[in-house]
Amino acid sequence: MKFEVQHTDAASDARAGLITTDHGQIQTPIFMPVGTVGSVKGVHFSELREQVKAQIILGNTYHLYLRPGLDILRQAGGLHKFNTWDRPILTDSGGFQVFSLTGIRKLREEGCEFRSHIDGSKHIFTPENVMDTERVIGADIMMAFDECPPGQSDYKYAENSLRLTQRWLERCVKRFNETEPLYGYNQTLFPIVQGCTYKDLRQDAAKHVCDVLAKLNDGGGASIGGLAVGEPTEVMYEMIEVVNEILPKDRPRYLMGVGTPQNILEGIERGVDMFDCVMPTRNGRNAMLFTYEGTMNMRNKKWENDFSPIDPDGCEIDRIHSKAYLHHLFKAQELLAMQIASIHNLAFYLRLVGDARQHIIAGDFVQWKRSVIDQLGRRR
Ligand code: PRF
Repeated sequence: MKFEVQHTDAASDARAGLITTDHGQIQTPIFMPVGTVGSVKGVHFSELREQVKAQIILGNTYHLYLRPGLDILRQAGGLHKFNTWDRPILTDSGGFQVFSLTGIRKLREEGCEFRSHIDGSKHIFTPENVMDTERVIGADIMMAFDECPPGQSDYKYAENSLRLTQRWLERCVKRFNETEPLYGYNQTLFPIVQGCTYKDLRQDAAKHVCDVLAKLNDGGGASIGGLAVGEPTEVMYEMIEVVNEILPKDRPRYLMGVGTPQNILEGIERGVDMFDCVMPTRNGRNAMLFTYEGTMNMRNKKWENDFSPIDPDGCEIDRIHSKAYLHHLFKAQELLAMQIASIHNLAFYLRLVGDARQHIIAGDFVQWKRSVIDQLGRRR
């Protein structure tokens, strides 16, 4: 993987860059649709390419390891071959997914024992077997195995958790450097910065990640984890600033699991290059659309006879179909309603980061952000 910063904003920490992987290039800032089990819910790959214009998608190690399992993924020749998505893929390590299984997991130095949410069977994730699993999935960008502590963790818990994540990171790097990709293209590793909402822990974590990046075999970038887990938004922004002041400028920075369109613009302003979130697809399935003019609840009766396009400036599907038709589909509980809404929201998120990139390059990012941010949060 290669990363090149093409433009740095004079008035903020925003940057426009280019990531090059063996499955193609990614223009940053970028939003990555979430494809947990190897599919973006409700959106076919042809639509991801042509409507959404996704450049990279996410997969989850936890889900893919449980189903279809490593044997099938190996036989398929990796996830790209299995699902036919031939652009870049990033896999989350399971660190976050396993830790949301409260009650059915046990945390130890060795790793994390957990029970499958599918059949209750017992498994263990260790830094080593997670690296091996991500090799089998074959993502271009692999996440290190971390612990994402609860948002309201006290200092002692946060510190112990960070130390564990740091020891696990050393083990991940060792295993990553000792193993080879399985399918003939390169893979890169992204360490994750944790430390909850404690400034000194975040600084410590960011410095450690810098040291680790220096000894990685192939490129590498920095992820910021443990945010958007219940802390106030302003605290999240402050933590991004604390961490980005330390992280190397010549590596991509990925803010995990964030967020609303406003969160994304605030993140970009603070120097974040990559984002992912289930919000566009999950909220879409729930009839909520994101637009530059604010959010819309498509179940609302006010759309019943509004025959204007879903979004006149949106993707082709947005321009073909009317608000009234989409309202009708939601009322009738048609699957197509969820599909159209998911495509719209993802296309909107990709347009948002694409517009941000254009404004960074044009030199007026901060003014542009200021002019759109309040509208984005409105209810239409
Ligand atoms: N760690 C990992 N994945 C994540 C997170 C994390 O902290 C988050 C937190 N917002 C989302 N996804 N591995």
